[in-house]
Amino acid sequence: MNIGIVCYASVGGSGIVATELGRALAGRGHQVRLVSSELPFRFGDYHPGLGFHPVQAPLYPPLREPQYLLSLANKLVQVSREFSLDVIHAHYAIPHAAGAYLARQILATSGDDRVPKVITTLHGTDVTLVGADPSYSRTVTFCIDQSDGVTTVSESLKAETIRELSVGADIRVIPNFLDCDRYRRVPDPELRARLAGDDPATKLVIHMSNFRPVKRVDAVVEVFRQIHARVPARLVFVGDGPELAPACEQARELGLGDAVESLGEQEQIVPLLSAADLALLPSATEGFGLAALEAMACETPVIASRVGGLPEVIEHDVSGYLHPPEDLAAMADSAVALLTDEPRHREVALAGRDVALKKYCADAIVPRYEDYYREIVGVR
Ligand code: GMT
Repeated sequence: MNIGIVCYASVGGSGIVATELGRALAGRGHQVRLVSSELPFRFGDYHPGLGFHPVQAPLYPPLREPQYLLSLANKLVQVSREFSLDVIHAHYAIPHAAGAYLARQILATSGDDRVPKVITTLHGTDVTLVGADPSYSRTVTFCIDQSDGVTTVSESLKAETIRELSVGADIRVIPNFLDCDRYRRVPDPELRARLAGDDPATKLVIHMSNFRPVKRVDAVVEVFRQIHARVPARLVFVGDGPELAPACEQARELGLGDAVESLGEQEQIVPLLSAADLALLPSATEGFGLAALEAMACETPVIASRVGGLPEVIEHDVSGYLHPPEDLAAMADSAVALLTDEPRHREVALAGRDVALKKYCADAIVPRYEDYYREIVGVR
């Protein structure tokens, strides 16, 4: 099949999933064209069957801002014609579902004999925060409804899409996935010593995100403060975004400056997750919580908010811990209980790995996207 995948290139779950899907589909013999504003994070080396096509949005007076949506639709028309696309798969509705919809309309009304089907995958904030904003909600709902196929990354996001946006389209749930061979615990004692120090009693806590308000990084610092008061511990931040500097400032004000290290965006996250004893994800909402799954695959137990798709990934008190987002004391208590009980820590770590292996490996999920493409293309 010839598949065009549209996604955001910057660090973020939807771009990671879309790029990994593109690589996996190309590996399974499909012709895949990735369309994005720049080379996606994690695109990696040359992959037979996988090509990248940048969207350029030049700025000329009197334009006040780059017209990304128009250029995207334009690029999708070109790529569809050149590679005879069967499917345009838009990841993150805003504005990718609109770009795909426009491209399909242009091709259909131009009399092209091949008009690709449009599939939109909703990831989270494209429904919960941005999509539900009254400034966007009507166009977002329209474009989702106009897609030939719609998927969400969790049951919870499917319910929220119907509730928040009154989407009428039939929605298929296809959860996120990872390459379970690559995502596994690979201990690196040197890295561990560099991050946690020489004292083996010091525990290493990690928070990995795009540092947006929805991640509640202030809550990460507060939970860490409570952990640090009871257990020798250090915290590493992986990623960057508007909340990073305030969080580092908060840590300094709490006298935790020396215990908190910010690593910025990192491409190789497996060694970092493997070095950690615990991951914190006290988000306000998560469509799925890919960061939690990545940690679990690396045998790093996760303490998270009981919100969105996270309860579908983490079973409380079995493969991690879930608490109401505002109950930071409960998160800290679970963290301390786990960090001071080695056998229990091992049990939860292995249960997390087991969840990844049983439910979320690429080998199990990618064929579900292939089947869905066939189903949608077949009903032409
Ligand atoms: O987490 C983010 O803010 C990034 C965002 C994105 O679109 O890149 O992530 C969303 O998609 C991920 C991949 O499906 C999900 O795992 C995240 O839960 C979801 N984030 C939110 O809903 C906040």
